[in-house]
Parts: sequence; C-alpha cells; structure tokens
Amino acid sequence: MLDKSPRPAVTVPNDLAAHWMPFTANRSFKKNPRMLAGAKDMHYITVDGRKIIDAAAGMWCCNAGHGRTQIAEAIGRQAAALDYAPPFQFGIPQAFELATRIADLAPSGLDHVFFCNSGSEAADTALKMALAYHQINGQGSRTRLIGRVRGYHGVGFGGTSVGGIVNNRKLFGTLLTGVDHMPHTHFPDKNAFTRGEPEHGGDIASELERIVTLHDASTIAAVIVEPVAGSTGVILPPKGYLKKLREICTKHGILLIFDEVITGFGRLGTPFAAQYFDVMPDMITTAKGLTNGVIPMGAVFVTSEIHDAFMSGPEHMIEFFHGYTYSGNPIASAAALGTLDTYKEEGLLTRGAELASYWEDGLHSLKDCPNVIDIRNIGLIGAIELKPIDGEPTKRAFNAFLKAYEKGLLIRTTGDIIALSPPLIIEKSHIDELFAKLRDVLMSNI
Ligand code: PXG
Repeated sequence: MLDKSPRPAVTVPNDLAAHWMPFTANRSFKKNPRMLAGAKDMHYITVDGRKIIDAAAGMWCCNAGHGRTQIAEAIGRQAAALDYAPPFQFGIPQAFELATRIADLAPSGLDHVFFCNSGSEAADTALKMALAYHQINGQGSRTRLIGRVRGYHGVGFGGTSVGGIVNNRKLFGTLLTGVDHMPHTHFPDKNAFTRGEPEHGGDIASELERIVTLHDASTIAAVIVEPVAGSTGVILPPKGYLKKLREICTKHGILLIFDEVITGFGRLGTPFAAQYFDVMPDMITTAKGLTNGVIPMGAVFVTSEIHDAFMSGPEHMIEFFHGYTYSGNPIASAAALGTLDTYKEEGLLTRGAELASYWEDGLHSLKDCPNVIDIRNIGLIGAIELKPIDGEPTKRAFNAFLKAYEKGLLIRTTGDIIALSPPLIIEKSHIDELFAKLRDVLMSNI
C-alpha cells in the first residue's frame, strides 16, 4: 500500500536511505552525515550553520569560488528566455559564442569544440572521435587505445577501460578490448618533497615506444593521459615526460589526448595545462571549471585536421553519429559564458601563476608533521601523502578528512593522499588559514 499521508516539510530529511550516493562510504555517511546548505566565495556553510573553508574547489570545479552572481544571473536570464532547444539540427547563439571563446583560450590549433555534459562523456567522446577519425582517414586498423596506470578518465565504459585505478575497474568485467596501459610516473623514492615538476623519471615515457613495438603503430588510435593526474592522488609529469609522449605519438601517427578535466580553466596558472607544459595535444577534454561546476557541462577540443576530416561526404548527411540531448544546452552554455566573464574580469585563468610560490611554501611547511611521507605541488594543486596505518590502508587520510571537516576545512582524500585544489580566488590570508587548519589536523593523532 502506498502511504499517501502528507509529509511534513523538513529542511533535512530524516530518511537518507533512498539516495544511493556516488563514490561515498554510504553507511558511514548516513550514520554521521555531512550536509551542506550554502556556499559563498571561499566557504561552504553546513546545515547547522558552520563555515567550512573550501580547499578543493568543491571537487576541482569551482575555480571562481561559490555563489557568483554573474553566473547565477546568466542562468536565470537564460532559463526565462529559452529553457531548452534541441541540439541536433538546431542551434542556439550561446553555444556558438561559447565554442569560439573557449577555442580562443585553448592552444592555437585546437579550433573546434564538441559539447557534452561531464568529464566522463568528454573522455568517451574523444576516444570515439579518435577511432572514427582513423576510419575516415583510411587507417581503420588503428583501433587500440592506450591509457596509463593510475589514470582517471571518468566512469563511462571507455574512460573506465583506459583508466588505471584498480577499484574503478575490477568489478566491471572485461571492459573495452584492445586497450593497453603505460606505467604511471610516481617515483617517491627519487622525487619525494619535490617542489613543482619532478626531476626524475621522464624517461618512463619511452615505455610508450615499447607498447608501440609490441602492438605495431598501425593498430594504435590514441593515447590518453591527464597532464597532471588528479583523482589518483596528484601525480605530476616528470620533466620532459609529456614532450616525449608527444614526440612518440607524432612519430607513429597516434593521436594524443590530454584529459584536462581538472587542469583546464586555470588550475596551473595558464588556461590549460597544454600551455603550461608547452605541449600541444591533438585533443583536449574538459568539464568542471568550464561552468565553475555550477551546471554540468563538458567539452572536447580538437584540431582542424581532425574536425575537417569529418567534413566530407554529402552535405545533407550527419558527419559524426554522436551527441547528447544536452550537448550545448542553453542553461549550461549561459552558465559557461557567465563563468568566462567572471574568469576574465578577475584574471582567474592566470591568477594561479601569481600565487603558486606562496601556495608551495605554505604546503611544504607541513613537512615536519607526523606521518607525512611526501608533499608535491604544481600551480594551485597540492598533495600530502601520509604513511598508511599498518593493515588499514586509506584510514589515516579518511581520519584526516573527518577531522578537517570538524575543524572547518574541506579537503579531498584518495587512498592515503590528501589532495588540495582551492578556488582560484583564494587570497594569501586564506592560504595561511587553510594550512594552519591542516597542520592542526595532521598534529591531532590521526
Ligand atoms: N577526467 C578527469 C581527469 C577527471 O578528474 C573525469 C574525467 C570525470 O569527470 P565527471 O564529470 O564525469 O565526473 C574526472 C573527474 C577527485 C575526483 O577527488 C576527481 C574527479 C571526480 C571525482 C573525484 O580527485 N574528476
């Protein structure tokens, strides 16, 4: 029998059972929920009115901080004027304007943009484009996709297949066939406590050459990597590594895809990591910071060479059989345009460069705290790796996460690593506050 009795209007529901939360320890959360009710600039407000400083930009997305009126107003105006438009065979001016503006921010050559709704969809879109491109180009034998151990490209079957985090893969069957993985670039023995790009390990890029020799270049479509790996706990590219990958891909006609879902839109102090490292990929995938995290949206940037290869055949025919109901959605496009205006007016896409050394100094000042086995940083990204508790991996970092929340600090943890990626509006005083709180956490017997 359905219970049709009216429910009282409550701010926080008593029953948390129905919502199966993503990437969350559901039972632990529901015993002791962490509920957020508001956010402004650098802070969240909990349902019980506590102020929490955001050291994670939500989850690597709110680069302009929270509660930005320009974005909210752009969304409101767009919802009133045109709420939804079919994106197949129809267009809206905002999506075209947005594509032009973000293509202008991207490294020159990446002149075309395909919209989707998330980083996962961006990864799957880029992989499908790579396969289709080679087919159209008369190289249909190029079907293999190469990812990297500890890589993260979202949770679609494509992204999961090229991804390299075992817990994200192990329960999901055989995934895509014809996928191989390069080794990761984490060498704590040699690079621990490095500031910025690690000195050692760039040569590991030559493992790609070994993989090419094994399968033959004629079977390989694309290589996908995060320029800075985020989800796995911040792994940096050693000096020369990305350039070497580019050289090997170029030599063998393999497309190079940079997954810039976390590095795109200013995280390293340049609009994209490709510019920071001065390495030009054939495609870039983005999401998160594109709309300041406010509305789901992703985008894949491609070179004219790739785009133009599709623009053949009869003109009345669809060129690429791919797309989403919400590709270039009006509200998402408006949110992204409002976000870009905010980034531009406040110089946020390059602000990280000004703050990086102050950030680095604050982060590395935690070196003396107990159980800290590595600290690494680049742009406005930081990571603190903790010594695991014997026999209980991940617990120490999770304890730190809980303790931080208690003390008014929001961080991300993965494995035994604390990852930090604050909004790019952060001030030096916030950096001081954040690391003082974190010191307090690390000193508190976690
Ligand atoms: N690629 C990369 C590089 C990412 O970091 C995705 C793809 C997937 O994006 P969507 O929008 O489908 O979630 C991501 C997502 C973390 C963390 O704590 C990072 C992500 C997601 C969840 C947690 O580092 N990034």
